[in-house]
Amino acid sequence: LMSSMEGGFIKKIVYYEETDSTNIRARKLAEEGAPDGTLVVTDFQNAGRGRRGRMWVSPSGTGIFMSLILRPDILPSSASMLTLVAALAVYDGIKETTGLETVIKWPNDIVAEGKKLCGILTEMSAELEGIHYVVTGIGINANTTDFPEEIRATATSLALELGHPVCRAAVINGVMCAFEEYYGRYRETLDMSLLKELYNQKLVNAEREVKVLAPGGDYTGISHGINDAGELIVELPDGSIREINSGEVSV
Ligand code: BT5
Repeated sequence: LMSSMEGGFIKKIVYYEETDSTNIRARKLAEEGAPDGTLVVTDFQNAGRGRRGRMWVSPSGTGIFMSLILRPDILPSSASMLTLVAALAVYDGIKETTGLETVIKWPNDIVAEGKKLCGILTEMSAELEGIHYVVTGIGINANTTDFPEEIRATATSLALELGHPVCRAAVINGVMCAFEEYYGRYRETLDMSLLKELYNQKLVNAEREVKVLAPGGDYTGISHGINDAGELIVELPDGSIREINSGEVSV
């Protein structure tokens, strides 16, 4: 099933039985010249990573860990939108292949029943004038049924939500098919203008109070969804509007 994906938008699939992190592998491959549309997949990450040095729990045999190498002609400031494009693709891929309805938590989580089902990590190599490549890493808890103590209360999986295991290759295929479609729409405008409405429909933290964790200090406000640049529009108690970038803050 996976090898049949090669040829269209996915140019090449590189599979490791075990690796440190598919994002690290993908960056290495990109440095060595791997083409746009290279997908790196593993069964087990011994050093799975989240944002800002956090770790991603990556058990063998049950999870989906994959990273996509992309080489769009964009400014570095546009790269964080690929996390939002990937989130839409994960939402769709899961819905199409398993029937499960999930929600997106801006900027990089897919959530079911209030618990984290998927995390996305976009990294890039860039100069001020443009990017060399972007790596978008996606971790989905597919068939994991037992999580370590520290995330037991906050994590869930497709198997836990559905009550039965899923075929990981089918989910990967579904997510990548959806990614191809949404990435195409992103590339028409190089922003979220064609995807914004759909994204905001799936957004759990829209028209709700959000706590923004910002370098200059935390604050709360009401979120009004994303703008064309993929920033979250937050209305402060005094009525002023802030548009927050996923690179700088999280909610
Ligand atoms: C993320 O970071 O959510 C991005 C995760 C990206 C993982 C993929 S897997 C393929 C590729 N290769 C990598 O090495 N990474 C990418 P962040 O928003 O910082 O969330 C991290 C936090 O989520 C941790 O501090 C935990 O609290 C929690 N967490 C860790 N593992 C989890 C899991 N398997 N399921 C749910 N929550 C988890």
